[in-house]
Amino acid sequence: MRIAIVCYPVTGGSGVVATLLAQALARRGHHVHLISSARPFRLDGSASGALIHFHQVPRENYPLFEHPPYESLLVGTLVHVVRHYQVDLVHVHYAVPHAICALQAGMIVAGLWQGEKPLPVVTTLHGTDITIVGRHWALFPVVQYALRSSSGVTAVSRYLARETARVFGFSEITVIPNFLPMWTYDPERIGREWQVGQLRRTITSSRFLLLHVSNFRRVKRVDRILRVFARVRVRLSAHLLMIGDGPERENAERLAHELGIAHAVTFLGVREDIRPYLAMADLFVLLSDEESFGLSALEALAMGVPVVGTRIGGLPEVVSHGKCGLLFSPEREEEIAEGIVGLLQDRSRYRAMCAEARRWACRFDEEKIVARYEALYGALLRGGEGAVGRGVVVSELGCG
Ligand code: GMT
Repeated sequence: MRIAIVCYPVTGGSGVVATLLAQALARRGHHVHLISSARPFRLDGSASGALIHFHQVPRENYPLFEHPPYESLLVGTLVHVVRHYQVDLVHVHYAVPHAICALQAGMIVAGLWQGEKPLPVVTTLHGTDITIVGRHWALFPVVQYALRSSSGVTAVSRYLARETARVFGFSEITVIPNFLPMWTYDPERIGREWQVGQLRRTITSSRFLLLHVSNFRRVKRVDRILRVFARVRVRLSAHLLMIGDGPERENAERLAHELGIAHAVTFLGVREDIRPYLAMADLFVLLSDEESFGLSALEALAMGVPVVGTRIGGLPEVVSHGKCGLLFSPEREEEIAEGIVGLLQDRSRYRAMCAEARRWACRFDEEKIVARYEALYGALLRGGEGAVGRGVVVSELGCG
């Protein structure tokens, strides 16, 4: 198949998933065109990256415009790629504005070049496109129309499919969870290659290392992580490594000082590859208010690192409470801290969780999940009735 994939390039789960999907499809022999406003940060660094044809949405900032017309330029890029490379299908990641742009591109191709075959559009919902951004009154009807007009809509968790049905009254959704190429998450190999022991010593000599990775948006609640960690620090020799950057970073650094834990917290900024840091971590911490999936939590599990998280959104679909991590109500900060201390001190329970983490993550292996996207594309291209699930398709997470 010839597939065009559209995504955001920035550090964020939707761009990572789109890039992983592009690489997996290319390895399976498909012709993949990846379209984004900049090179997605995980596109390179693997042989399969070289198999992908990357197209950058041009920037045009004529002085008349207050905002560069990203949407129109993306539509035009899509029209060009679809026509020039005879693309069979467009798959967009994150509904806003990518879904409506792909639909417009399809309309333009059909309108300007009569006789062209219709362009199927698959829209994958990732999270805040439904739970926050898409609910803005001015975006709501646009997203609703795009959902109804896409040839196929997928969501990364059952939770997100249910939210879409509840808020947008749209339930023809296929749940396809996020995935990872599990063979690239090999703690021992990465530990050796990166000399992780040495790297860890440059960060801390504390007994335990807790890790958080995110784009530091408000929804990630890095303030909660710091308050919980302050409680943990009173009882354990521990260090907190914060990877990523975003709007809340400055506040977080200030809060670390106010809580008197600044010496025990390292803010490392963005890292393209978080696997070496996972290889040295004892626990991964994700205490968000909202998380439709939590890709970083899955990366932690894949590296055999248990996750302490909040029981919100789709996170319980990714982290099995008591088996490969612990989930808590977001407001129970003391309970979360106690849970962390208890787990780290109970070495046999902790080791069992580490082993289970990796086993559990195998349910989300690329091999199992990417086939489901291929099946969806195939069904849409054949145009069969019932190609896309009717009603919320809550098939067993597809990873068991
Ligand atoms: O929706 C967002 O906030 C953006 C998106 C991203 O690009 O990081 O994150 C969402 O998609 C990820 C990949 O599917 C999920 O792992 C994240 O849980 C989800 N974020 C939220 O729901 C807050």
